[in-house]
Amino acid sequence: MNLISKKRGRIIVSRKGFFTVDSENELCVCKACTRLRLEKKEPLCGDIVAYNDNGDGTGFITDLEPRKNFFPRPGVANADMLVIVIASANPQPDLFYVDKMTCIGVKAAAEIIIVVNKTDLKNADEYVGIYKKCGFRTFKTRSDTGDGIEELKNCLSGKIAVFAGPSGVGKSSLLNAMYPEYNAVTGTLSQKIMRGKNTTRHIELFKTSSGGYIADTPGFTSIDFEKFDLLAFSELKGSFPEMQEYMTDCRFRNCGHTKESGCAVISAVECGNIPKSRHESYVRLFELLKNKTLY
Ligand SMILES: Nc1nc2c(ncn2[C@@H]2O[C@H](COP(=O)(O)OP(=O)(O)OP(=O)(O)O)[C@@H](O)[C@H]2O)c(=O)[nH]1
Ligand SMILES: [Mg+2]
Ligand SMILES: [Zn+2]
Repeated sequence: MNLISKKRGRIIVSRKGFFTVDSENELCVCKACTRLRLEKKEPLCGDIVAYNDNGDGTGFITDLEPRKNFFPRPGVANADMLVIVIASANPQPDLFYVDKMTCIGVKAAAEIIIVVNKTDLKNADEYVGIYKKCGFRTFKTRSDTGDGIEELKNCLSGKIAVFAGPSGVGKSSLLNAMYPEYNAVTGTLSQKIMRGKNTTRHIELFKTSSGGYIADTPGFTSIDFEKFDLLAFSELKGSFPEMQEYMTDCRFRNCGHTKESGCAVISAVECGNIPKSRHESYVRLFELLKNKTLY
C-alpha cells in the first residue's frame, strides 16, 4: 500500500489537466483536487503548490500559493523575467510587437530583457540603443557561433524566464546553444507546421543547469493583445518606464502625451531622450485602447 504524503513543489508542465510538479527534482504527475476546480483556481506552470503524493508518481494538488505575477498567455506564473527575442534581420524586427510585449512585462512586474539575435546578418546597435534607453537589459547574440550566449545565460541563472518573440528569430536556437540538453525543435516554419500537426500544445518549464527555469513559448501574438485585454487603457501611461520622469512636467495635468502642446514627453522625444519608435508605439496603443469598453 502506498502512503500518501503532503509535499510542496513547483508545477513545471501543464498538459490537458495534468500537472507535473517538481519537488527537489522528484517529479509527480498531479490532477487538481475537486475543491480547486470548483473554486476555479486553475494551476499554472510556475505555481508553487501543495500536493498529496500518492507514492506512485501521481498525486493531487490541494493548494496554490499566492502568485507574484502571471502571464495570462501562455499561462505562466511567478516569472522573474520576460525575455523578448528579435532578430536584427530575417525576420525584420517589428518594434510595435516588442513594445506591446514590454508593456505586458511591465504590468507583470517582470524584469524585461531584450535579446537581438542574428547579429551576423545586420548590425544590432540601433535596436540595442533603443531598448537600453528604456532601462532594459539588452544582449546581442548569435546562436550559430555562440556570441553573447554566455552573458545571456548568466543573466538567466536561478530565474524563471519566459521567452517570447516572433517565429523564426531564433528562440529555440538560443536555448539549445545555452543548454545543449534542451533539444528544442528549430528550423523553418514549414518544417514545424508539418511536425506540429500531431503535437499537443502544452506549456512546459525547462529546468536549466544553472538553477533556473525557462518557458519557450509560442509567445503572444498581436491578436492576443487585442482579444484578451492584456492591457487596459488606464494602465498604458504607466507601461513605458522611460517616459515616467517626463510625464509630470507636461503643461496639462491630464496630458495624453500623444500630440498636446507643452507635452514634456514629446519634447523628450524631439531631443532624443525618448526613442521615437517607442513614442510611436505609445501613440498607436493609445488609439487602440482608448475606444475599448473594458477598462
Ligand atoms: N544567421 C543566423 N541564423 C540563425 C541564428 N539563430 C538562429 N538562426 C536560424 O533561424 C531559424 C529559426 O530559428 P528557431 O530557433 O527555430 O526560431 P524560433 O524563434 O524558435 O521560432 P519559432 O519556434 O517558430 O517561434 C533557423 O533556421 C536557425 O538556424 C543566428 O544567430 N544567425
Ligand atoms: Mg522555437
Ligand atoms: Zn504629455
